[in-house]
Amino acid sequence: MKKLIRLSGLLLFILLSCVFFNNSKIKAATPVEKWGQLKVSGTNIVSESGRKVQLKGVSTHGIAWFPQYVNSSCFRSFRKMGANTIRLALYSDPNAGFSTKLYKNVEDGVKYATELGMYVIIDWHILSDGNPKRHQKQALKFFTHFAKKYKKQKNVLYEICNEPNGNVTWKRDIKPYANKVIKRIRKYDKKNIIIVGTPTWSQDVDVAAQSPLKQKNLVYALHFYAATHTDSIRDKLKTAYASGLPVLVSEFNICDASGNGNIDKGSAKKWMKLLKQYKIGYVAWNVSNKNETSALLRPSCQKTGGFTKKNLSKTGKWIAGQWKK
Ligand code: IDC
Repeated sequence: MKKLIRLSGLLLFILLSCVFFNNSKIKAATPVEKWGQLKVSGTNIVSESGRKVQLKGVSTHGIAWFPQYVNSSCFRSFRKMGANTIRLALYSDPNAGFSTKLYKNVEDGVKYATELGMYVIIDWHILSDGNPKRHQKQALKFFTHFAKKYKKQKNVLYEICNEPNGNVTWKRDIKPYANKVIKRIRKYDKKNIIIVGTPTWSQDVDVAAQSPLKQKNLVYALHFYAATHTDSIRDKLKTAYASGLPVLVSEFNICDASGNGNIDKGSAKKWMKLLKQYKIGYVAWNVSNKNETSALLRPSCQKTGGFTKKNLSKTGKWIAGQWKK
């Protein structure tokens, strides 16, 4: 009888350990559980405990045009494939769909990413409006709203000007704009990282490196489209990195800069090698099924979530293939 009790005790123990082990396997830590509050240290984004973190993520298309992809199931499927970051792109030009009504879509996006334990970039997507000063008033309102709201959350990053372009210089336009917006964000949110765009569609990180902003906890944006931006832009990154500038590739694709041309895997591989070496994160443009090379979903994919690799375009497959490396 005693033997039987001992044996059943042992069996129960084995059973319970199996259940526990299985549960802990299913409930792998989310990116935010793993890394917590991010900060900038030297040239890198690091975790709460100071470990270098490489953000890997996807950007929405303009949320005015493709709001249907701002949903939990969509973000979850990219997390499953290995992404840890979502970027919510809100075009700042009214001609490109800007409306304060879209604040709600940004809030929804932040909520889903937060529930999934992912990092989330709130992107003020200047493009056709070229000079960030052009909609500075609206930008200040925008970032006041979100910095107040997310000052206590540790998974938010603010990207204050996607891609300054045209007749815009670092010192005359971007720096003064950044100073104002950063000051405003910091009035409320003291901790979350701010991403600052650089001249020439966020390519000139070497120019920013010659005269960085004084504030702390900033990273500078480098955007590349591998089929257009090759060695000369990689050299800009090398120069900036060597002079100690923290950089984040908050937008990239492996096709050309039009978003709808050739893919260049050779150039893309060189970029990935460099980013891995420097431990710099990268966020892919764009989550949509639009019939363009930069779209991560196949044009025939009608789903808005629950994606598997089969739903990804050629570009999407290649990029998702990088995340678990
Ligand atoms: C492109 C979109 C395209 C849209 C166009 C204009 O892919 O569908 O019609 O914008 O709004 C960027 C920009 C990004 C561009 C992308 C490709 O940040 O908004 O998206 N690109 O041109 N910088 C370099 C390339």
